[in-house]
Amino acid sequence: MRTQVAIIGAGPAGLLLSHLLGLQGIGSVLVERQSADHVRSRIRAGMLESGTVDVLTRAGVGERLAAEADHHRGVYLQWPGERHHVDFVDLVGRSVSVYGQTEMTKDLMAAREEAGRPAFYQASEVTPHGVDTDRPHVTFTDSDGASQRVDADVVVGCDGFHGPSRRAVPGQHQRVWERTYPFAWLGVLADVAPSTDELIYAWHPDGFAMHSMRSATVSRLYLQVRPDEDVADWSDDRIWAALTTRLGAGREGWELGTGPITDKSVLPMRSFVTTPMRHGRLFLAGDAAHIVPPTGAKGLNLAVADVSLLADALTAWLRDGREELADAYSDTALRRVWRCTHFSWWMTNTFHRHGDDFDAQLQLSQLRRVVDSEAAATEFADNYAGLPIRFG
Ligand code: FAS
Ligand code: PHB
Repeated sequence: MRTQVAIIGAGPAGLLLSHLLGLQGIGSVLVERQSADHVRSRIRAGMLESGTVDVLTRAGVGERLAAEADHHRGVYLQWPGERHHVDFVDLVGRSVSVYGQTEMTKDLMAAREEAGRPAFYQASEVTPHGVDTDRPHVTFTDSDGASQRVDADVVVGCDGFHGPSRRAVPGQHQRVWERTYPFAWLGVLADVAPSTDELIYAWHPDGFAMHSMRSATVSRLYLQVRPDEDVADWSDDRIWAALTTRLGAGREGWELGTGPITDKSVLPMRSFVTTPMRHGRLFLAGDAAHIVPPTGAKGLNLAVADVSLLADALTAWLRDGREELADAYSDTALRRVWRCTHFSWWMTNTFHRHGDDFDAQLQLSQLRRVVDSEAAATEFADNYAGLPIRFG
């Protein structure tokens, strides 16, 4: 078959890119390794920047988000004995929204089905070819075991950290930066009403903890564990005890509500950037090009920013014959990727217990600076609430 844009991966990046291109009359085909139900059921990110909400709303897939998302003015930063609210709306005039990536994926999948845009789920042996030529194509085996080939004008890798697209860029043209952290997150989903109105980021001598949420009856919480932690070693009681200690230390008399844990998993922590994000007629977007530790709530938002830029660039090129935005895509996207990579690294290093007590004093001094100085709080709020998709 033939299309204008062959997209590998139907996570948030691939689904949103396909939708944005469709709105501009650009045809695409999605090729996804997992089943639609598997993609729909993933539990991952939860915090949307205001820019992300704007992109989804303008694209006509923000109706349920507007009705169901939890709009937050800011977050709480805390350490033993102190909990401080940082108000993004007062500081930078922007809020953030808690709306599970799972829900956003469902909205995008429903929009694709309604528009009838082709997608192949449960595809295997997915391979990009000819990305150095002007006739790239993707081959794969479909869910019925039949060999398929999609000829396209361009191929976009939205296949996440483990996908094949990044490896289609010849080594001599690619540079990779990677940092792994000496800790991981244990993430839990629990059927219990959140014990806070807005997110709590907690520094604690035992390790980092965070209280997020998914709805008025579902809480999403995280706690710092060892990088090689086995989730089987963490009973529900042990999880609630650690969260109660770490989150409860911030405010005298505050209590953490507990309830049935419905999902628990250990999430690795890494920073990863590959450049360039374009090679010939192959473009990379989202986790296929970069990974940030989730402390700064940037992973999903970066994927949205990449495909928002890329949809404009491919529309200008494939529909209007102007290639300059496509030529500039990698540099433009990476400007924002590195800013978010730094912010996520800073949040991760500031909140997680590692190093010695001297390091701990430096971390606490940094946190006190953010809550005591309007200039420092404004810089924090500007980064967390989300920078413009095109900035600088
Ligand atoms: P994704 O990884 O979501 O999607 C890639 C898609 O490509 C997948 O559907 C995959 O099945 C498919 N694919 C892979 N190989 C393929 C192949 N060979 N052929 C075809 N398809 C293939 N971010 C936050 O901000 N906060 C969080 O709390 C958070 N938690 C996370 C927890 C986990 C376990 C993970 C892995 C990530 C988490 N993230 C979090 C980051 C996450 O939200 C990503 O930033 C977001 O999913 C990026 O979307 P995509 O770029 O579409 O990549
Ligand atoms: C979430 O709600 O899943 C979430 C929120 C903020 C983060 C990471 C995850 O930094």
